[in-house]
Order: sequence, then structure tokens, then C-alpha cells
Amino acid sequence: MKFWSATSFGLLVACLSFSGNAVHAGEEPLHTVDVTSASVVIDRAYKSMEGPGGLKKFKLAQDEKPELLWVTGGKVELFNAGTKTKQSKAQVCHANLRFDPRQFEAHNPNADLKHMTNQQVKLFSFVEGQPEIRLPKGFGIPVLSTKLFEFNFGTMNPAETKQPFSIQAGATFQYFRDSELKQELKPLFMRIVSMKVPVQKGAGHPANCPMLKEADFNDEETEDTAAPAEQSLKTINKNESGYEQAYHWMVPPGRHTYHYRLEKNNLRNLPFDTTIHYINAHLHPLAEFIELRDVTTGKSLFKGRVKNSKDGASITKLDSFSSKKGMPIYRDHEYELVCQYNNTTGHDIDAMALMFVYLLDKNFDRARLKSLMNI
Ligand SMILES: [Cu+2]
Repeated sequence: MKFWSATSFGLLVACLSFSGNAVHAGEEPLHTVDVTSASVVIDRAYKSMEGPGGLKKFKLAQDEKPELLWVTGGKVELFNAGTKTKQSKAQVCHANLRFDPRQFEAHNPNADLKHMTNQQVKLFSFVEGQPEIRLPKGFGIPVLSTKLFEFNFGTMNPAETKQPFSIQAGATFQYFRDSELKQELKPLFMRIVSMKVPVQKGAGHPANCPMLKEADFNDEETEDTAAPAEQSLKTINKNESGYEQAYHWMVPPGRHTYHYRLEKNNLRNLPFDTTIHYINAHLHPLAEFIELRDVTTGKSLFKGRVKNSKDGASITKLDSFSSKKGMPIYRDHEYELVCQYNNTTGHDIDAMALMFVYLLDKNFDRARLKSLMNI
């Protein structure tokens, strides 16, 4: 996504990484790799998407010969760079595990996996209120052990700071080696579903997107438009009907609900009907929920509720969805994303609403891949 731009992270140099620790979950060895960022200085209050961050390139395993691995989860936390103790003042606004973007662009890892997978560049996003991702037991994202990865993160700091302090981000990612598995894992790939709100009149952009008007919201009061957040003015894009919309917008005081009918390029371009097995989400403070609805059946698929801190400056908990059975998702159904903010301040606040949806990768054929690749 554009908002995690290279400029936010590019100046920072990475430090150390350890790999290869094996812990045991049941009978099959679950491997972990620890990644630690360079330190960054927090010298004042930073809102969501504004704090300093860093990045670190690494490999899951140090294999010379490619081997099939299954990434199953991870955890991110901040700690004080001096004392190495857990940091409670500043928070992870977002952190990502992704394939090295340059390598991904030059050579898509799905080609290495004989085009049997649909995974895009980003595998995991850890967000405020959800510092840990565990895919359901028996599921993982298949990758080759020789691939280069990137861990990156951005911070936020709700309170003003009297004395600057340095922090580091530490991540632990988990994976299985396919060669050590007694039972085959089910492959997942991730798609980002992002709320977009038509840009308000007077914000220098046309408004009144008919997409919102035509939807049936069961008499719920809903917002037609919003002013874009200033720091995201450059990333306003036109929707598939040619109307301008923002993924980062301003919420006036009071309670406001936003609806977005998913466009073709937003989850609906799936290669096949499939099932959703895991969802986590990204919202800004004072959000109340994010929801994915199947408009065709009228059913709510997942509603992620939010717990905000007492002062409303940060999110302390955000629900995730996890299911072995999975929720069906169909190429010919219509879907919408709904989110609600309750702005209890007396001024406008900025908002976003994204879901990270993990879907069963039905093209993957482990036996065929292993014979084709001789691994
Ligand atoms: Cu955000």
C-alpha cells in the first residue's frame, strides 16, 4: 500500500537477526526467526501513520538449496533500545512482513512455485490492537526458503514526551519446513480489502459517488462523503466509475458510519470461489467496528469490534477472525465493507479501515510442485 512508503523507512539501517530456533508444537517442529530493527527516536506525540519506523531484510532460513516452507504467524513488539525492556508508551501503529519488494517485482515468487499460488507482496500486517497473527492450525502460506523478506514497522505515540527515548521493534515469525511435516498444510494467500470514501465537495475534488446511494443500508444513517486526510491528498484515486475516493479521510465529531461496495479490484478479482480462514484489520483510534458483508445474501461475514483506550488515543484490542472450516466467498457475489467511528473529541480526526483477508489457495498442488521442483 502506498501509505507505507519507502521514504518513511528508507533512512534506517537494520541491525541483527537470529534464526533457526526450533520449538515444538505437538509433534512437528515449528521454527521461529527473530528480527530486530534498528532503533528509532520518539521525541513527541505521533498519531497513527505519523511516527518514525524502520525496516530489516532477512531470510526465514539460511538454506542454500530451495526448500518449501509454510509461514504460519508472527508477533511484533516494541522495546526500549537502551534497557531492552518492553516499551509501553509508544506503540506499533503497523508492522509488515513482506517479500523484498524489489525482488518481488523483478521475479514474482509465485513463478518459483510454478504459478500455483496467489500470494501478493505482503504476507502479514500487524496493527494497533493486534500485535500477533496466528493462522488457524493446519494452515500456512507456502514460500521458498531462499526468498528474501522485509520486516518493516511504523510507530505511534499517544502522549507528549518530556524526554526523547529510543525504541526498537522486534518480530518473531513462525514457519514449518515442509520436509518435516507429517500432515500436509492447507495453503492460504492474503488480499487487502480497503475502505474507500468518496471525497467531499469543497475539498477540491468532486463528490457524490452514486455507489453509496444505490446501496441498501437498511435505513442505517450513513455518510455519503468525507474530507480526505491532508497527508494522503496525493493518494486520492478514482474508483471504477470515475469518482474520486480516499482511503484515509477525516471524521467530524460524533458517530459516523461508512459503507463501501467493493470494486472489482478490491477482493472481487479472486481467481476462484473459495473460503476465508483468517481476518485481521487496521483501524484508527475511536473506531467502533469494521464489518464485511455479503450484499447478495444480506449476511454479515465478520464484524471486528474495537476497544479503545480510556483517553481515546489508541486502540487496545481489535477482534480477528480465525476458522478451520472457513467462510465461503463467491466471485459473483457483491460485498461491502462497513466501518463506524465515534469521534468523541471536539475536532475532526483521521480514519482508515482495512481488512487483511486470508483465503484458501485452491490452485496449490503440493505433490505436483515437489515433483516439478525436485524438492
Ligand atoms: Cu492507518
